[in-house]
Amino acid sequence: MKQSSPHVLLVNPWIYDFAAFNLWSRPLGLLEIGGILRDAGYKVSLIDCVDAENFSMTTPYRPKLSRFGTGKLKRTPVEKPGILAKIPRRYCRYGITPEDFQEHLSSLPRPDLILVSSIMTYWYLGVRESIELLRKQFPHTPIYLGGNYASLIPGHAVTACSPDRVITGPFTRHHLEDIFKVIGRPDPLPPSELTGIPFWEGYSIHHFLCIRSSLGCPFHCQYCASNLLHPDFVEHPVQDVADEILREHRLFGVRDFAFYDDALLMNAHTRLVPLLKQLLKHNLSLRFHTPNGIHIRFITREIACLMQETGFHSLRLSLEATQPAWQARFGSKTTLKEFDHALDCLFEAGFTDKEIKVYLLVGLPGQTLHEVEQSIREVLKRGVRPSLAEYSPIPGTALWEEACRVSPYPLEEEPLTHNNTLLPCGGNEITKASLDRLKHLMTEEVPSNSPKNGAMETESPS
Ligand code: B12
Ligand code: SF4
Repeated sequence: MKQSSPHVLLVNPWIYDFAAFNLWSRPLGLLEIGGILRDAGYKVSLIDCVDAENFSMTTPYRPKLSRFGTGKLKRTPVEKPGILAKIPRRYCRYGITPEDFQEHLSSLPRPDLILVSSIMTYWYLGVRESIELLRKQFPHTPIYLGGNYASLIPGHAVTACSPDRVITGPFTRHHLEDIFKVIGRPDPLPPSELTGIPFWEGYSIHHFLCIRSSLGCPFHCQYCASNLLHPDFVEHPVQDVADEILREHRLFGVRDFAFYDDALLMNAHTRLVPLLKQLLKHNLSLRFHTPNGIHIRFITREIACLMQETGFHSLRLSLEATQPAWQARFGSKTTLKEFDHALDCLFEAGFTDKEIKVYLLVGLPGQTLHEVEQSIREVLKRGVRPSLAEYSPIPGTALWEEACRVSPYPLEEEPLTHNNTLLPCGGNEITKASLDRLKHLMTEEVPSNSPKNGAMETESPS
């Protein structure tokens, strides 16, 4: 008799933070791995601890949603870890309860392998807790940990979370071969509608899906970890990305797609432009969002018009700062002149100020309050809205050593202190109080028809 396929459990751990919002957030990398394993013939299960709507077992959670599918995460206030005790804000666990998690685990057949993902370095408490509970329930199943936190500080991940293995970097053919060796190689599934797409069937309710057309980024901004996480810039074939979007729309009935690319507009003429032209042929009412910020320099009239026609709604522009010295440290990827040109193209194409937000970075080592204020005014002057993204220091980046030097927090020892809410490198200049004043300035001076920015603490130029 044929043995049943080995079973792999995917786990996206809880977020522990002062603020978190579902801004089209999904553990896309983990779901991509789930898709590869499903196609290889494994039985795959998913527990996304962050998603209480899909994974609560006890009290149902129905978030109030924006019309584009974003919404509040279920949160439970918890005691702050000692190092954060003096921060005058509530600290919460975002997602299902540990009891829900436990119940899921009890209802599952014993997995042959557990893959745990990780995103922000300062979210490791959720990783640790989920691994502890997984270990208790399935003491004989190997637990592998991967993702951004694991890749950026693997030594910390080994010590703090004690998985059986920490795997750094993107998931490759080599990792799949390794899984074949550890838990056996099933017969691959015959091709189906799902072949080649992430493990989206792990969720029963979908309000949006995430997509990426490339991995990595050719720029080298001093604060960013993109090059560490994905050393090569890899562009996916246009036809594959178009098929993925069309299939996912058909299978899951979803209209809203968030691009997770770090460099969506890079080589647009051979990537995004043909992709959008392909999608237009199908005459579907899709909507696209760029929570991750797009490169201002690459916005042309043609691209702006195509984006407008295909249904881009939430555009986030990565300006970051208006001072040339700072821009140079951000890879010289844009200037104010290019920003003006991009806005002209977008407005001419029919975008409104409601659909555009401009990311500005706040709290960089050595940045002054005056510089931030100047950047905010430059953005407001142009009739669009800034969105302040507080700097989170990331180990291994070019700015890391300077960050460690200026920060009063033990960044090297304690990743919880990388949390952007702490403004860990803001010094006496950029503090919560001075930032609140700036936010006030923004609400006072924005055009009255602009939306209120409720997501200032959660959006990001990543
Ligand atoms: C999309 C994105 C966002 C989205 C959604 C985030 C989410 N998913 O919840 C938004 C826009 C909301 C966001 C916000 C922020 N972000 Co962000 N974001 C990203 C981005 C681009 C992708 C993250 C992601 O989910 N990737 C999933 C997919 C795409 O890949 P992956 O997880 O890397 O998976 C691969 C591998 O890691 C591996 N893998 C993954 N899991 C596993 C498991 C196992 C077992 C194995 C073997 C392998 C494996 O295989 C996968 C496939 O190859 C990254 C940069 C990047 N290129 O990764 C930054 C990044 C994670 N963000 C970052 C930052 C700084 C922020 C903000 C703090 C910015 C700000 N100041 O506002 C906020 C915080 C928001 C909050 N409090 O919630 C930093 C991390 C900082 C840190 N200290 O860890 C990053 C690294 C970007 C950077 N600047 O360098 N972000
Ligand atoms: S900040 Fe943006 S442009 Fe700069 S390296 Fe990171 S992903 Fe690329």
